[in-house]
Amino acid sequence: MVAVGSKCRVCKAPAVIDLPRHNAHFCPEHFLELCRRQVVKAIDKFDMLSKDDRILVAVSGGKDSLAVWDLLVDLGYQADGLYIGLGIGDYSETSAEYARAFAVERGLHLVEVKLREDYGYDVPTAAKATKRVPCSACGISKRHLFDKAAIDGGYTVLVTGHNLDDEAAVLFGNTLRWDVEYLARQLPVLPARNGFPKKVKPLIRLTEREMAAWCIVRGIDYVVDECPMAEGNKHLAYKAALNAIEQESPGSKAAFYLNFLDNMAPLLAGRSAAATDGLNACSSCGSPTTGDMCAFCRLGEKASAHEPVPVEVLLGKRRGRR
Ligand code: Q46
Ligand code: ZN
Ligand code: ZN
Repeated sequence: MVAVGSKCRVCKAPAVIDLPRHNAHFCPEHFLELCRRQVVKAIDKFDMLSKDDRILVAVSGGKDSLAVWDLLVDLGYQADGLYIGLGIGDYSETSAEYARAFAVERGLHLVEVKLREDYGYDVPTAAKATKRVPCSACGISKRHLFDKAAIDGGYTVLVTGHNLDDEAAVLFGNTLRWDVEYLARQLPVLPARNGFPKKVKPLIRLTEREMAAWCIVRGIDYVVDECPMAEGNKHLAYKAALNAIEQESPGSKAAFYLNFLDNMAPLLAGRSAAATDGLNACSSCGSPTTGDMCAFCRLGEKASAHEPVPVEVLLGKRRGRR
């Protein structure tokens, strides 16, 4: 991670990580301090959280969500975790174990929702039953269950572990299409409104690599494998493109996203306001929706009526189609 003999910018002790975009190396202690500072800066600038908030952190068992949970608790916030069992074969089993172990070791509370047990379907089956790409079926389920768990549990804010790489990749995709509606909504804070909880992303100033380093230095075990259904996800290609640019020109990724927030997002304010106005209550679950029944209930209806599809079968079919 760092050249032999490199010294920490702050204390001159041996460095463990180099951060080209900061043009500096850091020892473990000062690296952690930098991460905390970046999170505090994001929280303060966008008025994300207060110490009175009851926070629910959506955790997947991966590095980003466990790191953000750890960071918030470390900074003195009251935060519980939420794990959603998506039923993606061994990947889901393993990631649940990491999320549970993290909570148990630190005496934190983890709320668990299991798609198959609680709603009668899983993501591979939903993908097959609705002919959606898995990430689309997964996204509809996760978004709904995050909102529901936050509202039902009386939490004031829902936190997700989206980092700078994630947000820059989404911005890249939205910009390639000049999708103004999505660009207008791509904010690190969405206020509570019309039955949706407030949602915030405190890791927007930190990269994937930095979050992996945070976990290593803090002794956090996380699921390293990617979700097997991520294959073909366009965001991976956008991330690779941005990483190639970052390699040539350190700091470009942060400038691309953070300057968008400073300079472009204010110009787009108002373009997305209509999106959550005039919503109805879903005829099945009561959640806010534009139609009669929400996307989650429509998906659940089809998926729960379908015979279970194991992830290997779905992946085999998708690969075979290419
Ligand atoms: S879990 Fe779900 Fe991700 Fe897997 S199916 Fe796609 S969206 S890749 S964060
Ligand atoms: Zn140091
Ligand atoms: Zn519904």
